[in-house]
Amino acid sequence: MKPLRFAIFGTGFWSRYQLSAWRELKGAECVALYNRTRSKAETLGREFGITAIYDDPEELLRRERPDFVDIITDVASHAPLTRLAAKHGAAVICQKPMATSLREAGAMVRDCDRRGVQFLVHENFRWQTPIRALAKELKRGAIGRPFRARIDFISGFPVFDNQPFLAELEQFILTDVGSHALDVARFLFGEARELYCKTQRIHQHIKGEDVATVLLEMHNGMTVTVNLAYAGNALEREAFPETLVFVEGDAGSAELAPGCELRVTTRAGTQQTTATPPAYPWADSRYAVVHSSIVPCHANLLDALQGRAKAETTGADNLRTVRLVFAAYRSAAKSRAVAISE
Ligand code: 89V
Repeated sequence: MKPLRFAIFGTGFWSRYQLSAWRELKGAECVALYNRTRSKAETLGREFGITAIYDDPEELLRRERPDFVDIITDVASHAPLTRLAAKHGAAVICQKPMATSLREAGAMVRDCDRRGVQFLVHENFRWQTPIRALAKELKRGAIGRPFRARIDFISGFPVFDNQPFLAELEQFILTDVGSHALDVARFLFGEARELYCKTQRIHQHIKGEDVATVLLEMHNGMTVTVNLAYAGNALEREAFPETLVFVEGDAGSAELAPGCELRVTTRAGTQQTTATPPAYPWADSRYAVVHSSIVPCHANLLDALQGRAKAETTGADNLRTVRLVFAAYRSAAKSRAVAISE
């Protein structure tokens, strides 16, 4: 099968890692880069030997006619760039968070549907080695029927140093890491019926919330708490960027602990394994668990683009995660639980 030709829209901090991860796979070749500030795209192009550089996305689409675009820009530009690519018949992979509102996200899914182009979301946390290892244990019934879980992304990492634009977001941690953690909740435990959320802002110089606590009631009866914090404080167990999970089941418990440690406890005792992510030379070691997950995430999206399998994170699927994110803001604003409607 001929490799698919694709373009990257947005050449900021994450694009280098996504491009490197694409190169781990056969089947897709990056043929062009677009960035609002052309010089940034030129720098990345030089590094990866890509010479077709644009500061006008429509010109890129007209001239290069890529099979798909991988959109890695700021969230506000996801919707217009998705619509533009779809208009030109290119399939779309859009970075999480999909859009700035649920309504906009829904419109993106419908627009791509109407134009008959595939719309996929780059949501990589569910592809992390430790999360997959935990899912496998839960699926094989290692701890019986899960009834409660805690998903923690609590970090003092100076996240605003690498991604300063995050400080400007009116809605920060729920859209940024919350999109990931709530997607992990769905991946592990299914859909939610209702949620309750509280938010806080600890950093004074940022616009949005940097702490959020979400309590979910799942359709299967489970209670799931998602604890998010980028409060910049010192933590004894700083695990950035690992997601820590604790699951209670009627026959045991399972824990994802710092260092990608998976501990499964039954009456027979505790079995401990380390779910070490694969090491890639291009990955930043501080982000290893996240950067390595980009490869299986891309592989799944590529399978869908080449018609071999259904993607896990289609636009329609990710819309359910987006629904949880914005339900959390609604709940926090109203200070009461809100139902998750279809
Ligand atoms: O993927 C992301 O959203 C990054 C993180 C550091 C959490 O991986 O911000």
